[in-house]
Amino acid sequence: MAEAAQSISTEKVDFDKIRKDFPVLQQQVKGHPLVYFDNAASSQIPSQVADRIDNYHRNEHSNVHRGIHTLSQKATDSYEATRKKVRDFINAGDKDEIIFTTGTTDSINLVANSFCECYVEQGDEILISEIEHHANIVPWQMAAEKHDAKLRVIPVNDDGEIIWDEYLDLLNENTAILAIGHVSNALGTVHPVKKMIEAAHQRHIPVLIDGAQAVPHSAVDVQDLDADFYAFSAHKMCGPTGFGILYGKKKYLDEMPPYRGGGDMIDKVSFEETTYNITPHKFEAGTPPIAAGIGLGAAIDYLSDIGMKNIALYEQELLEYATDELLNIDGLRIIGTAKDKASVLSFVFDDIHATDIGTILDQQGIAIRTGHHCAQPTMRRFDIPATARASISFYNNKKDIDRLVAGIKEAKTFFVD
Ligand code: C6P
Repeated sequence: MAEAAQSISTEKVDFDKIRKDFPVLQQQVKGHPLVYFDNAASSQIPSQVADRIDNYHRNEHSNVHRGIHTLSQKATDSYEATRKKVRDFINAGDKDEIIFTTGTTDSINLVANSFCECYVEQGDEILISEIEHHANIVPWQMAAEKHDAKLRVIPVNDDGEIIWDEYLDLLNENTAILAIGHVSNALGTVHPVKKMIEAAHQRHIPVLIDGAQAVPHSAVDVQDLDADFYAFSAHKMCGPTGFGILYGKKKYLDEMPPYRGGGDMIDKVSFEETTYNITPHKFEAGTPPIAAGIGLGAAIDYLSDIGMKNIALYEQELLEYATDELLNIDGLRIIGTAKDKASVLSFVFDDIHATDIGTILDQQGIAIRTGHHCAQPTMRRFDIPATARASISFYNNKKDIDRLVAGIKEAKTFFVD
């Protein structure tokens, strides 16, 4: 991520002007201008994306694929255009390596079911890290149970970074797949995924990357990473909910069985035998969320116009500013201090519960998230029940951070001083 930020300048991008694209940010909450720092849960949608979805609903709505009439062909063209936009956005080799899903969770479940069906045997090992989101833990646990395989866990150090030697020690001839987050949603750690993939591939181990928190904040190139699978969600990257992507190398996708049965995923159906459609359609059963797919296409256009490298650089600036400011607050401890971090700030106080901080901030119109962030093992690793988490996006600014800091100080005064 830091790498993406190096060679580019934010000077040519007017982030104050960009903020005006987000009508939701212009509102008052509890009598204060809204400050939105819950971007890791779901980012906001710019007018350009909302308008595109609205236009589809008003003027283009029809079911996709196999429609002979004009409206259906138009809807199909708009929907399928997103596949090419995603291919270009993450630099996949072929648009047929882009599978439409309902989100990161669905993408990982697809691989945990379908990949494991043909590549995991009794006694095999599935490797994940200690700081995964539940979406990159539970599907593998379920698969391990089904195939009598073992789940192995790479530990992290006190900064929330992979312990490299332990990682290498865990790779062995029984490792069937490594499934690792690109960026931790709870700590902000950017895992060295390129290096990790290289080490796994030297031992012929395929790798799935959970990119839910990376794609919205950096330029991701799946071919450069050499990822075998890469999963992410539209709603964390200025797109709508209910839509996501699984990138997969064709050599695996062609071998993997379908995940769900129904319309669209078939070639021929009879009561005696059914044959399946080709990749990627064999994984896309039923009528898809068409408007959401078209919305993701618009979100990609929007982000590409700003430039992911510009976004990465600007967010790093805000992260550094926010980190320094938060560390000036007496008693505040940041959880997640990796050298390479994305724009997530998780913090705790010994004497104030995270929920109480979130409640006081909400009274001031400041939205953060509190709790375990669907990463209970991460909380256990750091021996805490929960954190308060402010996650930054490119439409935030230093004034937002100043409001956050003032709000936290007020919470502290209320509960402690
Ligand atoms: N994290 C957060 O507040 P879905 O729900 O399928 O779009 O994404 C799941 C998911 C998977 N991996 C990572 C790293 C994630 O951060 C998330 C979603 C949200 O952090 C909701 S818990």
